[in-house]
Amino acid sequence: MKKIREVTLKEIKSPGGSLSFFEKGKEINFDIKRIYYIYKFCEQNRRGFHAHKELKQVMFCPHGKIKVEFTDGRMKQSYLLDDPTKILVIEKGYWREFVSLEEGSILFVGASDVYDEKDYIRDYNEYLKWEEDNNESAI
Ligand code: T46
Repeated sequence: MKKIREVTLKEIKSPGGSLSFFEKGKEINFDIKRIYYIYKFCEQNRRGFHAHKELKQVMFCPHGKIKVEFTDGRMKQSYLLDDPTKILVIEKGYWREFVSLEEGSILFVGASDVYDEKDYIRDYNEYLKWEEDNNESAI
């Protein structure tokens, strides 16, 4: 999908550990106004089941293994976050579901705006209608 990008970050290794980073104007094209993370994630328990009308996000898994699936109602795309150097940069408008494939996995999200429940579409049929009307995430 054109508007979801998987980027592999550089890993700066040293005897004390590794460091990776991303920046606005390089890997991401928006300011991060909110950070949230999902942890104590029950294995095989699916979450998500929503789309965002405006929110852009950057997602990564600093620990563990998480599968993230997106659709625009026509195409499906699935990504495996299994390394801290892999990030997903996600534009608005995609329905998503995600699942932890390993105990102790963490999903870390940087979002372009503060929390607003009005930005969510949590009903799939409503999403399909919204997507048809907006056609924002055209593949
Ligand atoms: C997303 C995926 C990857 C807040 O009050 N503030 C917040 O910033 C967030 C993110 C959530 N909440 C409340 C709303 C719900 O009552 O926390 C509860 C659980 O949220 P939700 O059911 O949306 O959780 P997920 O894991 O399905 O989705 C979350 C994000 O909401 C969403 O933006 O893309 O993680």
